[in-house]
Amino acid sequence: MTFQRNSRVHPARIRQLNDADPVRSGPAVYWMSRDQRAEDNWALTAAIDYSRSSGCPLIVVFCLVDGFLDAVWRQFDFMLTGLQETEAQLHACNIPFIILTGDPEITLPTWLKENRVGCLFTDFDPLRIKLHWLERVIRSVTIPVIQVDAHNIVPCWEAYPRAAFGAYILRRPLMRRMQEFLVDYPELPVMPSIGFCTRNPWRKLYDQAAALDGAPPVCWLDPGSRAAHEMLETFITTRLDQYSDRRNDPCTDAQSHLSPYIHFGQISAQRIVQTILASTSSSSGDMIEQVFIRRELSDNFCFYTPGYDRLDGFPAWARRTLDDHRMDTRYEQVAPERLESAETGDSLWNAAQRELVIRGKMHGYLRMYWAKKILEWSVDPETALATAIRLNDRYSLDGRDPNGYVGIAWSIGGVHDRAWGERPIVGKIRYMSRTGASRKFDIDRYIHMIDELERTEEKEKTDEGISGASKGTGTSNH
Ligand code: FO1
Repeated sequence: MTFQRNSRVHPARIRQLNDADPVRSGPAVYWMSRDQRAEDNWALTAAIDYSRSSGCPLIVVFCLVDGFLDAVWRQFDFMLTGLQETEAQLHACNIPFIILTGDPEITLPTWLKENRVGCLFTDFDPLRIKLHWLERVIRSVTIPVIQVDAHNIVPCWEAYPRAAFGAYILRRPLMRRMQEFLVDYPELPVMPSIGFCTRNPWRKLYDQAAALDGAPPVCWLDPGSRAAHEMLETFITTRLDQYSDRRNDPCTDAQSHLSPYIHFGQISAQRIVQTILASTSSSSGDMIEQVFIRRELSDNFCFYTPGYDRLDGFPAWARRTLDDHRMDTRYEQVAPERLESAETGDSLWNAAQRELVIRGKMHGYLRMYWAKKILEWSVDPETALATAIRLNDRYSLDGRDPNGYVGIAWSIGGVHDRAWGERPIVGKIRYMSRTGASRKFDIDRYIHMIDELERTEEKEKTDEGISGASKGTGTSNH
């Protein structure tokens, strides 16, 4: 296929999704969606190589949809800030960046036809909504649609031909082909100027995001690729060494804090892995397991499991055991709204939920405990799954991500796990208890930490309210 022959991108990373021939006259377009960055982006590299070899201009397009899977102000603000930085980087390379608002299956084909686009590149995302968009766009165009997996080190369709039952299955093919795909990224070139430069209506887009209900932007994490690389550098130099020992202790700041950046594609997982491999840290193996093996296992699960966010995505043994215990009495049943407002009888669980609402992030160990308790306290497994996904998507910066869906499916539905000793309500799904948590970390200290966080948050809101009243503006800090 011509797109592979003239490209510096590994041929197994590119696949044409239809059999149309390129129209030489029109511009080439990279429909950016999952990998929202200019640097270290194989989908952009493939589009650049095609543009240079065929002498046609290159334009990058992003389809902005409001109400994306329950996303609210918090996530859109983080994403838009990152996109604005990406726009500046693309402009520095003479590559126009155009934001189309509305449903991609309508706005994109129309725009492609109006601009006589000759070839469409896009990146890879296993989520149902993205597969739907892609399928509808392919149906509406007669130009080549080329997909590049710019998110995974080993392209998802290359790594394994079906859903892997566990990390132990996927680890071998991933590790075997890792070096083949860890190819250094080329520098971003400056393209020939094509005479027009786009200006996206950022003020309006931020205001539309701020008008969404729900959680406000977080203040502890700066969005965008530059901040992502700074966070990676800080993590490597100050936290990576203690990562293995301390990562299950929410009282210590041993996490990478990179998942929101990976989720929005503001940093490349390959870049993270290459940087960690170049460090001499004793914890690099554990971090590679998380950023490479576990993350690519999540894409594998969502890509090959249409019901990745439903009970029918759970393994048969898990569905059976949950059915066997469907009629068990739920002694501590908690309604979804009381879960959202952190009003359960478990102060540890409440603190984890409060951290999620305030920081848009929950510590990895607590996220498992949090989801497993929702299974115990919900009227049935379907409600538990829907509640955990809704709360995670609504408050987490990295919700609406294969990693998030798999984390919840592992906790509630035994995905990538095995059966354990049988208990009421949860059956053979692995059980996690507060006592178990107390053996991992100081629960009271964590709860106190969240109390402090809440007090600081309240104080900042009051101060902002006072200063906001004098300034007369309440919008996000752009
Ligand atoms: N991807 C898009 O192509 N367009 C959007 O408007 C969009 C909004 C959005 C909001 C919150 C969020 O967490 C993700 C969002 N994404 C959007 C998808 C994101 O870029 C990732 O591709 C997937 O969520 C991860 O698979």
